Amino acid sequence: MANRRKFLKSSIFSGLAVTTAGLSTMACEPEPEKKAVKKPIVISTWNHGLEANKSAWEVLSKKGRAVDAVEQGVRVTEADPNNATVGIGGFPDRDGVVTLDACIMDEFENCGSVAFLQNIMHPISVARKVMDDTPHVMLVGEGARQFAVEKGFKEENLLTEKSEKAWKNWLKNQDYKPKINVENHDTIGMVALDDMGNLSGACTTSGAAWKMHGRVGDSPIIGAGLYVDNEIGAVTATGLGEFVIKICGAHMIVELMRQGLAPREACKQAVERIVRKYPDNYKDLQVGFLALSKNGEYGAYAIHKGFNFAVKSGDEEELIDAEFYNG
Ligand code: SD4
Repeated sequence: MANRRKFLKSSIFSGLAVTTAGLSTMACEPEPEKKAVKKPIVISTWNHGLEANKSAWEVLSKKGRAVDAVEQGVRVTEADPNNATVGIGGFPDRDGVVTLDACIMDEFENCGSVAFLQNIMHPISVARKVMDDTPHVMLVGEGARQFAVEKGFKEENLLTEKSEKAWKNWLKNQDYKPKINVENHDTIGMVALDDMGNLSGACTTSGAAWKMHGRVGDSPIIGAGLYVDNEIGAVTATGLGEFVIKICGAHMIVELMRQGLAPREACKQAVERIVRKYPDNYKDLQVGFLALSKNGEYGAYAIHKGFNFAVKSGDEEELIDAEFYNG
């Protein structure tokens, strides 16, 4: 009934502007029902996303910008010393050095990123400063640290007693095999749609535990760990970054959504691309994607069981288990 009423209304209005021939064509092809936009809404990776979303919601519920919401949201996880792969307390590389990667993207598709950053607890806010205050997209290592200090960020030791102990334990065997959902399960990627209908995203991590010194993953790479196109959607990734980079994961998913795929379906196709291209690897690695569309629809997909994500909107606050391929 609702469909029919909408169809009649649109025919009458459009009919005023078209020829008789045009009107008769339209009368056979009712316009598809447009879904209401669900906003504001914020979604983020893993169970720590619940707390991070709460902080993002403080901005979104006051009609703030999505870019401010995602920055504020992921800072909660960066400041949590119990989280083993983001900010302080993140597991170090094989030399015992904590190195951080992060990026942020706003509704104008401006972006900022830092990689291999040391001794600064909030890489996401340094990435924001790169975006807002420099002509560049990405700063790395010592240059990124110097920039952060110039901008007033405090330097501190990010290796906690707990993460140092874990590293010393790892040194006994020095075995590098990123385990599915065990070592690599804490990066936070967050995407949000604000009250104005604008999309933004943020992603921050200390990367794969016991990585080679100097290794950078997907999380600070625009188009891999994060991508936002304010006409289409926002996507973030988690898991073993090398395989996200290899398929330009987040960008691919936004482009699939541009072609009309729903967020979950687009994430699924990206996962299937990894599986198809890397048949010898995918069984031992986890990758999960999370996508939000311009109308507030969201979806996720992972290679293996165990990836979950947190959702917060006006009527929803929950943790959802993503569907997975597994093979
Ligand atoms: C990386 N993608 O550095 C990150 C790690 C991660 O959940 O996402 N862990 O490869």
